Amino acid sequence: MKLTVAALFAAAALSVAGFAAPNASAQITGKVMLQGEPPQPQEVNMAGDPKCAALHAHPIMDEAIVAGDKGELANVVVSIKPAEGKTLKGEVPKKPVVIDQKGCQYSPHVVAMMVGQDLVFTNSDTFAHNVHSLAFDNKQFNIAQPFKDEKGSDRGADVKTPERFAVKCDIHPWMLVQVNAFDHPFFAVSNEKGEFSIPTKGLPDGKYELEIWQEKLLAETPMTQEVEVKGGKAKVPDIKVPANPDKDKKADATDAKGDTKLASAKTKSGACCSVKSKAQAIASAAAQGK
Ligand SMILES: [Cu+2]
Repeated sequence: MKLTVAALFAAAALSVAGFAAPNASAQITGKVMLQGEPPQPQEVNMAGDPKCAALHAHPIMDEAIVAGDKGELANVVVSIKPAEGKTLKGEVPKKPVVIDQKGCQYSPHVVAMMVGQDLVFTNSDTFAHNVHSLAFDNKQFNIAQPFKDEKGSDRGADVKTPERFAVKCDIHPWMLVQVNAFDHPFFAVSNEKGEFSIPTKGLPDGKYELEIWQEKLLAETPMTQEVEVKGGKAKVPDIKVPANPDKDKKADATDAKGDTKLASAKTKSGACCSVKSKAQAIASAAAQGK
């Protein structure tokens, strides 16, 4: 039998596709968009510590809502919500979650981790910060980092229970980072383009509910959206987060496609596995200096 050039190309294409297919790279991908005008961000007042203010030539804006020109929403935590009474099994990510303290700000401002995953705090500033977790369900940690610390301090072992909690600096009250800890590895935080990519290694195919959390707009009532995972992959239609959720909640919590709902619109009781959402209460308590 003579192989034609076309057949050879087809065979080559198949083998390349074969290499590209492994489930290790499979993901649930999507984009989070803000719907409506967000509130004007407030300027962070660093006057309380001239060392901090001196590190910034331009005003620093509050990061509670970070949206692009077209509404691309960053810092949104998208995770698989285990079905009631079920748990999801998955490996603890080997890569640590690193939070830097730089210019008297935490970077990044929102992180997601699996319980037991390394959570490292570094200090890029040459002066003191204090890393104080405001967890309820986990043991709180409170460590001082008086000097520049590139290696960092690991607090991952302290996070043993799924929980959303804030970490603040006791020296600089505006410094706040949101930590979202899950008991599975199927989560992601949206980037500045609003994009997220949830790894699916170890996740059986099937229908799931995604939980969508944003620290200000969806703190108490995360949104949910259904997703079907096939071959370890899924492309989620754009997730639309209302800029004014209270107003939208009063009307109807369903979007044009009818598949995005505010979780509060569902009256599920005794949900077993949803991560608690206390960050807003904690953040406001921290802002009041409690
Ligand atoms: Cu500080």
